Amino acid sequence: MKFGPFVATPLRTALLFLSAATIVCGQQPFQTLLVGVDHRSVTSLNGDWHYLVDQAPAQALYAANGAINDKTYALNEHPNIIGRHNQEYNFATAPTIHVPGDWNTQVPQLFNYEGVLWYQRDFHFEPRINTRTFLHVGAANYRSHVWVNQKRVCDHEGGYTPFDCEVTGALHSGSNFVVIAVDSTRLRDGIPSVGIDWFNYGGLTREVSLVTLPEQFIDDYDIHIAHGSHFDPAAAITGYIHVVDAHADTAVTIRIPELSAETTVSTDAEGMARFSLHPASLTLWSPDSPKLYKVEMISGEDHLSDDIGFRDIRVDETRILLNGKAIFLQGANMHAEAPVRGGRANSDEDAHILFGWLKDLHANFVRLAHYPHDERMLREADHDGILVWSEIPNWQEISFGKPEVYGKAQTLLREMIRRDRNKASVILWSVSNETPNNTERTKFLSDLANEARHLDPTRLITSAIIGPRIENMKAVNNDPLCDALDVIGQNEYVGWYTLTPEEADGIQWVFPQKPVIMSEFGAEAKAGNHGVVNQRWTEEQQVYVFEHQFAMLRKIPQLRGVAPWILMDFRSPTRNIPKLQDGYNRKGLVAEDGTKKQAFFLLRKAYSERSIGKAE
Ligand code: GCB
Repeated sequence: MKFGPFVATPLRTALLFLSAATIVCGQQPFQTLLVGVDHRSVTSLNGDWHYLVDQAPAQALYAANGAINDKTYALNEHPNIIGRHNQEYNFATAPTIHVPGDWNTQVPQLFNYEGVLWYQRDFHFEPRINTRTFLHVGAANYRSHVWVNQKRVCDHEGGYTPFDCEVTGALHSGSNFVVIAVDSTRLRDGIPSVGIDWFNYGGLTREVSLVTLPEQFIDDYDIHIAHGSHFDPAAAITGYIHVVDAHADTAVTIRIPELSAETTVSTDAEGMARFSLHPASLTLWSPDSPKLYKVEMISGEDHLSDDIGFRDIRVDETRILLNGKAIFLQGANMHAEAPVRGGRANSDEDAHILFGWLKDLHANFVRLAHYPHDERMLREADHDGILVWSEIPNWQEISFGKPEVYGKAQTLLREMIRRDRNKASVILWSVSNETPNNTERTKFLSDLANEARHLDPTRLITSAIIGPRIENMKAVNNDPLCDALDVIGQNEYVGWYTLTPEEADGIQWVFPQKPVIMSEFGAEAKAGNHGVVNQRWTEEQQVYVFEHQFAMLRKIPQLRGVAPWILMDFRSPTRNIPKLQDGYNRKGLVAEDGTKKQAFFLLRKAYSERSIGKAE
């Protein structure tokens, strides 16, 4: 069987037979197989799952040598009440937890738990001939090991990207069960590493489903307007559809009914069908007109449709051009933190509230920090016309010197790009945030940036660079990583961590000749805490810091975007000033309960007047 680009299938199959020790030590081969799962009809496995805690050193999951134990809770046996002693766990009588959801905000005793939680649920299944079935996990933080009817079907590392495990051979007619062990323990050689400024919510944080497909099925596609050397409004719609296990010359039809556009092409020996469509007239996607077209894909028994927008994004010297027109990005950063109810943001309602605030701000841009968010956020952005910066969690200190860590970063990058490359809203792939400037890291991230560009030459590559030391009121970004970027993201906290708010006015920024997005700036304020402008943690000071930031930002000629830190206050265990922080990073424009701070209204006015920066 052949999977879409980047999937080493023989490796993947062989992996199932490899020793458990290899599995626990090595990065898994790429496992995000199915693109557009949210547009397929699936059997949801959301709902109540039984759970058991496997406290450190997690003896049910890890053998003494670190290998994964397939013979403990994964077997889902029940204790003998009469007869010989067998084991001492029982999912059947264990409490339940809701999936999707982090465990921290569902079970008070697990609020600060970082470790292994075992999940189990029964489900009914009737196999259909000539089909294949996959277990799809939207995201599980951080490492996952999955068994169906006692058979290990996959392992995955990475807390914010989806994966699919083939379960065809493990299922039978009638009652089946799935066991998933999720380990949220942070790893020094993980991505992110151990020190993070956000809450490490654990568990099956996004949806879980079973996807049954014909034997030959579409696993991957890339549909966009042709990206030539210049923007051409009449460019073809082009790309590929990949069909798993297709013989050469298998027919694939792609159809956009609203444009009366249709073509049938053939797969090559690898299952790739490349196509071009030349619609007579096409409304391009933009924030002012976020037009999406229903695109249908058909190959044999498999039918899939997606809602796709078409637009062109590129840079021209220091300008960012959307559909050939210079654009200024005004938006905000966002963590995947659920408003009001708290915990990991993963529902339609979360997306509506968060994007509703962005619309209210007159924003046209969001930076989804610091990891890929739930797919429905990107759907919402596509629908609302909000341009997106999407990032993998290479946050600050990463083990850049280790080849296996580069392998992990590559996998996360591929998973992110593969899931979201058909979303018109995404214009920027970011490879990192605030990493130390040294040779090892520059090589690692430049290679990754080049890989991102190779995987997706239609988008812009960026990274958020840490604020430089400011000397004689000069801030010079001379980070060599910028050479590998199309757009420079610059983080800085003048007026909060560095200097005074007023000093921002006099700072002169020097950048390489590329477009710049001020990707983080701001100050903390506790909603409802009032005082004078030099009183920290007041709403007044937060506003004051932003006002002086605006004065500074307006003087940067190549500034093409701003994303204040951050839309909403978010949980961070490192923020421990009682009464002011209480475990929250308070740089939000909105408090976690939805209360808008004064800074929200300041930003809203500035954005509605488009007064912070210029498109050219
Ligand atoms: C940063 C980081 C971000 C933090 C923020 C802060 O520079 O990129 O993850 O949360 O500063 O509030 O300190």
